[in-house]
Amino acid sequence: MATPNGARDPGQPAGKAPALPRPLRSLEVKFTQIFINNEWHKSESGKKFATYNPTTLEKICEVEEGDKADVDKAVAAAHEAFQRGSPWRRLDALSRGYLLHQLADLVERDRALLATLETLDTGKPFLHAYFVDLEGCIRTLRYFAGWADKIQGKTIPTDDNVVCFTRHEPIGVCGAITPWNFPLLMLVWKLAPALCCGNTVVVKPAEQTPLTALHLGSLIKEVGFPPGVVNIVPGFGPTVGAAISSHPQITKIAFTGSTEVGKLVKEAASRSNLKRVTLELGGKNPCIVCADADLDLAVQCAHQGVFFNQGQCCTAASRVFVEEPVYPEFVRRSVEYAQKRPVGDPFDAKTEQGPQIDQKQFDKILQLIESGRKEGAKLECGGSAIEDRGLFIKPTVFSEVTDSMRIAKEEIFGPVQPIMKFKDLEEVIRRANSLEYGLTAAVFTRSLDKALKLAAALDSGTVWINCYNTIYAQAPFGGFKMSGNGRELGEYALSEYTEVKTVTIKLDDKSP
Ligand code: NAD
Ligand code: NW8
Repeated sequence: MATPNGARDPGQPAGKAPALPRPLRSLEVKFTQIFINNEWHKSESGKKFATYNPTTLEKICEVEEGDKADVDKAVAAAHEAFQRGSPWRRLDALSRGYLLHQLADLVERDRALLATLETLDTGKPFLHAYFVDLEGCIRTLRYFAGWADKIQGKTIPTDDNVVCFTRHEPIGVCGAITPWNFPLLMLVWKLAPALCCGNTVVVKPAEQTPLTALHLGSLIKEVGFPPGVVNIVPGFGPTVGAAISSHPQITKIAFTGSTEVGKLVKEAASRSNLKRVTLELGGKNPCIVCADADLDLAVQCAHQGVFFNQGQCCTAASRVFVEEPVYPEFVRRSVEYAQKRPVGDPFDAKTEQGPQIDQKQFDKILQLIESGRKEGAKLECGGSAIEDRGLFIKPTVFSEVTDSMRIAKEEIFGPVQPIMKFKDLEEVIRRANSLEYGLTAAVFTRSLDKALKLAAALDSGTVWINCYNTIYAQAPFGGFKMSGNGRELGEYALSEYTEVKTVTIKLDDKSP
């Protein structure tokens, strides 16, 4: 197994580079229908929608377009599968974990296929899909597989003749609404903890990128999850997404996407049945580079931090604060990196950056670049589309950026690096914390004191010190403030997918 965080695979002899994985050529997309009760269905409306390859702008295929009626069918199936006495409810915890391990086995078997599908649908480099997205999926599945038979309540001392204990029970039918930037990974972050706790699930993949979720549906069936445990309804936000968020029989919803839609989801959840909500929303994540930092490391991490995944990451390092003495050198080296970043065909092994996801995002990014120019930031490199190549944007670096500029306040979700200057620690803490976002922050310094001081002072769900995007299945991930509610991954995720029941037993007073 390859490792995303730099560790060497113990199964791989040292010093010998393994052959690179290859995409599948002439891939035929097999799964394009609505997945309910382990069966493939046409949409009730008879409608379909197209999914496009952002690299070529060609249609990949059509997918059945779900709507409220299809969501109702999927929820009915998930509800039925959750009934007391159903095969899923009767399954013992170890077997539930084993099913998740077997699902991970099939994801490993189909790893190249899934990475190929992800690259076709998103435009991300195939090797990134293979080594980041798929690696993350497999690790997340195996991590939660291990938890399945370790979810336990407590015995609580109360009174002499009373036994009081808690049971951690599944919540019921869980909704999952996912974005287009990490289509399969963001789904697995929701699916794995939901299933490990014994819930059933209704999924809506992003309309731009439904294909890997549907392939996962086929693997769910192949593994032998009981019918109705996982149901997948491709379609659009205002129809399928709204039907899920407002459904009276869904008891929990997990959403990753924009802050605007996150608000709609929480509102619909409140108005319908007060279903529980976890939200992973955007970020405008500060990356603080102190003058005492390892500058090579800081430049490289800040570069990958903002440009990774075409800049389309909720974790993007989209506000780089650099201490005054090293500012010019940092900018110089960052520009060098950006100019060397290989942009092109995502199936080419040398490519680090593919196209943006669609025209809407592409236009929004170019507008924000324009605003940066107009508001007086210094454009160091890039700043435009790559001519005659559809949705590709040149890696762009702005220096002399100030906090009031739009590029310093708004999520860009594109390959644009705004670099600011700071003079002292208190100042940079205040500026870093000044926005309503709080997803991640990064700090580059050799001083343990500064690192720990900043780790405590920064208002964000994650603080990376001398590293970036270092995500582990066993560590919780989520946002402070308007970057979200709740946590995914880690033990903390389990509490999002379980209800706690208190059982209190009064014993017979008369017995000795
Ligand atoms: P979005 O929030 O609209 O989409 C995310 C998911 O929500 C998709 O599945 C979408 O179909 C669904 N959705 C849309 N409207 C809905 C509704 N009314 N009810 C329920 N679900 C609904 O995101 P987008 O339009 O694809 O991107 C817009 C911006 O969001 C981006 O520019 C970026 O800033 C941000 N974004 C953030 C993330 C993230 O990882 N946090 C991911 C994608 C986009
Ligand atoms: C789940 C995910 C990971 C993992 C490794 C390396 C680079 C970037 C990301 C990443 C389990 C184990 C490892 C990354 C993934 C998602 C987002 C941003 C960065 N994840 N990784 Cl939103």
